[in-house]
Amino acid sequence: MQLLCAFSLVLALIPGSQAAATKPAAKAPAAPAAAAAKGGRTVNLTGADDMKFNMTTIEAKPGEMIHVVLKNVGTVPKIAMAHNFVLLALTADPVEFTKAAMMAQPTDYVPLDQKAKILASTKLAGPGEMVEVSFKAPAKAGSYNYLCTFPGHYAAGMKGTLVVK
Ligand SMILES: [Cu+2]
Repeated sequence: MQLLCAFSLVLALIPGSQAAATKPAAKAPAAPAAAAAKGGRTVNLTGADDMKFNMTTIEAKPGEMIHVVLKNVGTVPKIAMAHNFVLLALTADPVEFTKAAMMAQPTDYVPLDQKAKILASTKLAGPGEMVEVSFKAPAKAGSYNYLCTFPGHYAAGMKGTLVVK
């Protein structure tokens, strides 16, 4: 009797499990397409309330497509603590750049008048938020600075280098 009950329970569960299986399957084709559209190798960065990136070096081949995903894993409210990822041109001085960035609050601290110095940038991520950007690594080998331009974060050490080689 117990066996029979178990059997009918399994039968009862089958339509449900099939339906459940259909949903992720329907989503599956969209995911690779989206990834392809964004392009490139995904680099998962995190920024936390200690004002540091989890990675201070990213290696890339010249011209490689890179997809940076930055997650703010902190808890401090966005107004006081948010993070972005800004990759600078080889010739850009990061200290000078952060001075200009400080004045660019309306554009997530990305100074649009400095566009020539910016190779890639994301929006600001508040706690629990994720931001992303895809870009082509420079063709020229070298160490390219990336940083968070939220005021004070670069000085606190929220920076790293994209090493193209
Ligand atoms: Cu930051």
